[in-house]
Amino acid sequence: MIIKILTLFPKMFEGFISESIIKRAIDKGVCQIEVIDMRTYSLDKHHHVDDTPCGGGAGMVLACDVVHRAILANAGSNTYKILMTPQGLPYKQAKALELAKKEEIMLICGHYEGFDERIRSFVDAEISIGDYVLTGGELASQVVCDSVIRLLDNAITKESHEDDSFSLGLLEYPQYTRPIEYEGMAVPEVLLNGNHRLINEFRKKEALRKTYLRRPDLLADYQLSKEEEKLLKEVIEEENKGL
Ligand code: 6GU
Repeated sequence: MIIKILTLFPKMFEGFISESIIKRAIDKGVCQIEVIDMRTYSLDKHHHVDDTPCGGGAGMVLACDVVHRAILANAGSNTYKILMTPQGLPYKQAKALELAKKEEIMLICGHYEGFDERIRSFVDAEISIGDYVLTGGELASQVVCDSVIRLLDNAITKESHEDDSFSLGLLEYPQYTRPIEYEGMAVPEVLLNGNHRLINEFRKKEALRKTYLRRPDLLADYQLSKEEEKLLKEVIEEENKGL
């Protein structure tokens, strides 16, 4: 996959592409990340990329001609172009899975107070990573990149993301490693016996418990199997008893 990032602050991506799983994915040829400085597409002598808002008001607005030239010079007919903005659709794992199937995506990062509204007509999608305001789309684009790259073949083992919270619709079950006892807290007995039927049941039940307690909104959208229905009933009874 090719990921092109349009930004006014290319140095913000240096750390991101040079560490851990992202670096390894690039080195292995799983993906290619191209960070493109939008400022080079300003025709202005001083390389201005923004201007004051028409109609007045505070702050600066990213100009449409600069962004449009940068898009035209770097996107092909197959490039899925995404504007990173707090006004976009809330980003979810389902969108990450959709993007991971594409050959080439482009993430366009704004900065300052906003984009000229007409920029919206040049893109295929708008994404927000949550209900809070960042100073620019750079960190948000890294969130999207990271979540997509780890889904690509050979980035990590398939099993590592097939168990993910959200991709299965439930939060992940609790995990433990040695020591078996730490500061008076013991690893649940069932995980130490090697009975895989009981271990799987424990994990399913605790995933349901965590989701029930923390994210009932996810549970409302989840199709429970007969076994899960029974386990959730037990969870609800236990929680109501304060167990
Ligand atoms: Cl994509 N951009 C900015 N500036 N703020 C955000 C965002 C994006 N998503 C959430 N907040």
